[in-house]
Amino acid sequence: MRLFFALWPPESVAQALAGQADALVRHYGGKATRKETIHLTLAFLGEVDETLLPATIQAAQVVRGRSFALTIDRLGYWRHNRLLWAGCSSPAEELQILVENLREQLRAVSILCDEKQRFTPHLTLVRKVPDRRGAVGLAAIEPITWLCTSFVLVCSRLASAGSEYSAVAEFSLADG
Ligand code: 2AM
Repeated sequence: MRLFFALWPPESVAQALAGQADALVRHYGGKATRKETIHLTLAFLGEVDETLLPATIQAAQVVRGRSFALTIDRLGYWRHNRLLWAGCSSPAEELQILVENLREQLRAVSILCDEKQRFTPHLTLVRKVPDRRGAVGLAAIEPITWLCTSFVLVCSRLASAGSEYSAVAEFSLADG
């Protein structure tokens, strides 16, 4: 099974970001992320044998994260994978601590996640942006703040309409 840990936005935030994604597609082209699949990945595990699911869940249960407010206030474009994304100009320290803590707990039970790139908090809004246009003149966005009180372990399946995600387990973050 293909697994990753993520922060999942509440409906109102997903709605605002989906509107943003549609506006970006009108301007730059590409394929908007569907509202119900917009998320912020904390750790991408990739293909994991089903027998390791209990250990994966237990590792996340040990994580002692604190809740925090996440303010999404910037757009970015990555040319190498042609993604337009929304992110944070000054991410809460608790987010970085959560990611480090989670990855450490996974490592402790030999569950590896993709750590090739430095963690850059982002929510992918548009994929397959036509190359020439993506990098030009990204407008600022109206800041959206969301109180993150939990994170989720998600199973991803490739379907004809794109990836389909289902939450396998949810983990609470303590009051900040
Ligand atoms: P992306 O939005 O930047 O593509 C499910 O695929 C989630 O895991 C996506 O949010 C994706 O980020 C993220 N992810 C991180 N590393 C990945 C990898 N090596 N392969 C596929 N997805 C990855």
